[in-house]
Amino acid sequence: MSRTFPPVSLLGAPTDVGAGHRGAGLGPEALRIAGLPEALVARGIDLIDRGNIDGPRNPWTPPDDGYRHLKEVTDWNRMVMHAVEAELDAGRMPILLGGDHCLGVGSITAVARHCRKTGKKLRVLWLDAHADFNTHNVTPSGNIHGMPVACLCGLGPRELTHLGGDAPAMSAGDIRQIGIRSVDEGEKRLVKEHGLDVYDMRYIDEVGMKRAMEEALDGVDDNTHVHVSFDVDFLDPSIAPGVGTTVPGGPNYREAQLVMEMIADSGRMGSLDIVELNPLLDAQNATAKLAVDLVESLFGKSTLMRD
Ligand code: Z70
Ligand code: MN
Ligand code: MN
Ligand code: MN
Repeated sequence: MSRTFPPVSLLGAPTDVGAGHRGAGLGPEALRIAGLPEALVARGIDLIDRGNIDGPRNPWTPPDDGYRHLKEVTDWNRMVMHAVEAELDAGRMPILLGGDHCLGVGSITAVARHCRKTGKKLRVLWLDAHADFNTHNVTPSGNIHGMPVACLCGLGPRELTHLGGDAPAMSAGDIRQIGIRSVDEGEKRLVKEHGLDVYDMRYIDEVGMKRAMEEALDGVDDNTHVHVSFDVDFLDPSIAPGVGTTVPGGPNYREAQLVMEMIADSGRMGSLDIVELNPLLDAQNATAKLAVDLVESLFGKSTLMRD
């Protein structure tokens, strides 16, 4: 498919302040070493690697009032928000290289602000084993990477729910979650209460990935900005061992490729996060290489010319 993409900027956010395991902070370099920049350039994309954002170190302290490292998480997210927004304002597509998934708060807050400024509709595709919809009252861990979707929808500490100004970044109706198979007990109640649109693995098994993705993309039109938040633990651990929290029963290689190809075919992806890659738990950077392979599909690489 011959499609032209806007210029792309890589933004590294090397931190694991929101995670329960150390190592996700090494993700940006692992993705670069796996050849992400070269792969995008080979797709004909005008690419700038902005290097890494420099934020606070991980203090590795226990939760306080149900939050671990809230101050550091907020500092990182504020920097991520400004960096992502600067790229969008310059007409470039940001790819955030995490880093753990707490960074989705800053990234998507910036995207939501951009959508408000430009009159676009926002559609977030959250590819993940987890719903990331915990709050400090129900979290089993205090790890804020289990909370970003809740924060973006206005449930959470004010410094994160109002990172972008006077209102939460989005509402539950703006997001579709795909690949979900690990939701904590209290989190389940919240997901139901707020009516999140969840394409969990059971649903995908029953109707197939093609139909699940058609439904997740339903309503995306020429005026929609699609943000893809790709938590690498979305993938089945047999193909993607290099993540902090492996959950069995995820999408296989072919299903994951189809997801990326169908998003590419929508032609509306405007921003992307690649998060939770943990090179310390990987096997010779294989998970990073798989992520690069899938990102190539997101940018329209396919086996045959399909137009
Ligand atoms: C669990 C929690 C989690 C990863 C999100 C896990 C959260 N629901 N883990 N992404 N890798 O602690 O909130
Ligand atoms: Mn996640
Ligand atoms: Mn996850
Ligand atoms: Mn846009």
